[in-house]
Amino acid sequence: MHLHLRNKTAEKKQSLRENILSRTTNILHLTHNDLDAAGSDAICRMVFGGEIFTLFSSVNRFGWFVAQIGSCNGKGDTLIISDLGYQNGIEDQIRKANAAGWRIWWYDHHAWTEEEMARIQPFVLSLVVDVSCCAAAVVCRAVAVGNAVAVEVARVICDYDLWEHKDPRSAVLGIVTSKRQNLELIRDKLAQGFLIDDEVSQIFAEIERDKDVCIQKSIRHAKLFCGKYMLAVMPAYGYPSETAAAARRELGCDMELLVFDTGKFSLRSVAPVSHLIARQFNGGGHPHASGGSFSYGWKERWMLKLFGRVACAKAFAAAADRV
Ligand SMILES: [Mn+2]
Repeated sequence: MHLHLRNKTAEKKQSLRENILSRTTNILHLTHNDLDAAGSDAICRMVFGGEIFTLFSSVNRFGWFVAQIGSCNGKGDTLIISDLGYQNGIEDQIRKANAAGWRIWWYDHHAWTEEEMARIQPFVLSLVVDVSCCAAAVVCRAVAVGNAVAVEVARVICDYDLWEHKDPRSAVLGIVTSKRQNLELIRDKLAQGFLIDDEVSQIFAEIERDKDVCIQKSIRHAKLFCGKYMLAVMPAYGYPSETAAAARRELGCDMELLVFDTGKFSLRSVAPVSHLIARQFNGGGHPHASGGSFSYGWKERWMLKLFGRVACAKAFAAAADRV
């Protein structure tokens, strides 16, 4: 099993390096894997053309991706990084990539300290960080000044990213790109200036339908614990925030525990105690929304998968009573 996984990672690494080495473009774009990233990439494509080489990365994989790129000869080609923030030690990878001949431009909207910026600056041609807007807007201002379509794309993405929700299109795009398999599709549409069309509306409607089914399935399996709080314990089938909100409306609870079959859980609470309880179960977070995990074995996993039964619920309810 482990060997198999290792082989898979090794294969992935090999094919990524091969793809970088055999690139037919001199622009590589390394970005995050959400709507903001799709928008940043769409704007790059409006300006540099559709042939640029894009890599969508999770926050966790970022360092690995930069290391892979840095192990290939850059030959003076451009590496654009967007919508990914500073991470401890990333300057080592950036330095190596720069030494390997990559000319690096970095556009971001996460919070950086002066010190972090100073660690990166020696190895990049440009580092632009602006926390007041989405990454797509930072990219737009840097590479697509005066491009009206790019400005519109960036504006709609800011609406989503900054939780303003003044434009109904932004939530649709946000929800559709929350599924990884739709990222390239939305990116391509944005690059052509189509924000929402029939195909996107249809994908959105499908996701909404699936979400409702999952929420109702969770609520059907809810167990209520009436102690200090009115706690609803439910198996989770995705969409933890939305399920908690629906349970609060339909069951009248004030604390919702959503547990996945891996033992990982999301916790929502009206009282500002969520993080305090999660801390007792390998987790933490915010006062009203947190997460953690129970150590489930195969038996607990299968009880949840097959019957929607959540193990550790009693111990959790007891812990909630004590905070
Ligand atoms: Mn972003």
